[in-house]
Amino acid sequence: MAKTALITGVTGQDGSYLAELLLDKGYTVHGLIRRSSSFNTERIDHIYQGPEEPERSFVLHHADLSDGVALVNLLRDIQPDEVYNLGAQSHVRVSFDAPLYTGDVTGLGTVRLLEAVRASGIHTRVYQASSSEMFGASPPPQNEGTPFHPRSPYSVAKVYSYWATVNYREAYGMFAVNGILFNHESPRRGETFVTRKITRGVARIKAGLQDRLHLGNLDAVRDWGYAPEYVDAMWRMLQCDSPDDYVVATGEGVSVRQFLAFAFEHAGLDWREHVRYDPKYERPSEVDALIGDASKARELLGWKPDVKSRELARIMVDADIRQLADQLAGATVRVDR
Ligand code: NDP
Ligand code: GDR
Repeated sequence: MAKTALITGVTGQDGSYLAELLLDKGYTVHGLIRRSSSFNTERIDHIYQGPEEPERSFVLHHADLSDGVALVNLLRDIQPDEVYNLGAQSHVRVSFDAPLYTGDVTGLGTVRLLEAVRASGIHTRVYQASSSEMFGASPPPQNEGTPFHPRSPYSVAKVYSYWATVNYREAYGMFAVNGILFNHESPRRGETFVTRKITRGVARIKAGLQDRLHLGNLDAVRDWGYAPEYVDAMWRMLQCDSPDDYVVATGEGVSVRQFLAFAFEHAGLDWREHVRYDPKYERPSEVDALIGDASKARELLGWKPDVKSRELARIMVDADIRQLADQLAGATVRVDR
């Protein structure tokens, strides 16, 4: 029988790819979206199905991770086989400006969801979007046994959610797993995360729309993978016989400076001529190096990434150049009329 899934954070980068993956597998997918005064469904508009569709397999619901009662009602109504908790205030730098809000949504929001599963009395499998940021100051390579040393309000909240997920598994026998995902990017990545900021900047510089790109710490090392491959690992974790926690990563560490070089070179540009330092993008406490060891996921989930950072930079630069060209063509049409 076809399965049903609920995705929180369905409007985000990962939520949109996961929705596509599950729909391809024949799932009925319910997505939680929050009310916004402007459109916030850009990443999923292409899969939206209106009420006129005879059999809708993709359904959106207004709710919020800060509203526990809405979560109980939603779970009771949908009775999903699988719940993917991807919703979060996910920006590390922003979490220093909004630590309480981040704690409420990214930390307590997970417990509200886990409690809602219990309160609604349903039997479901739960995926929690844990993060490599939890390792923070612990040196690489990091795996499932590496101690957490979070360095931001965001990662402190994620550590809380991680242990809450483990605790609901141990205390109530819930099938609840943590995917400890290292950075993963795509053309759908939010524009203020560093990779997308760079590739979008490259496209605009190439088109003559801007000359400078302002960035913070270029020495930070990250293990950047490709988001569509990472949502497949999430799904695999919920298909296992028993619940467990897994690191998902490429195993390759690259500095922000190296990623800059990959992206600018691909467009025939020299990053040194365009990039300027701005201290406002520094964090009060930085995470210097995250490089994951995903041996467990490879062995037990049969998961293996194909795209590494150089290829990722190419994919993202090409997509941003295309997107900008489309926008400019649209703008020209509007001006002509
Ligand atoms: P995004 O920032 O792209 O998406 C976050 C999603 O959460 C959006 O749909 C957003 O809605 C939603 N959201 C924010 N606040 C609330 C709230 N109060 N109630 C309900 N939903 C809310 O993140 P990604 O897709 O990149 O990441 C998905 C998850 O994985 C996040 O939890 C993130 O912290 C975690 N993660 C991400 C990694 C990465 O490299 N991408 C690595 C490791 C973990 P809206 O669109 O309205 O803002
Ligand atoms: P991160 O991603 O903090 O790793 O969290 P981000 O792209 O924001 O930063 C990566 C590194 O780049 C440095 N940096 C800059 N970062 C941003 N955003 N903007 C800049 O101008 C800039 N200049 C340098 C940062 O200091 C940092 O070292 C992401 C998020 O998706 C989290 O939700 C997720 O949990 C982790 O990845 C794994």
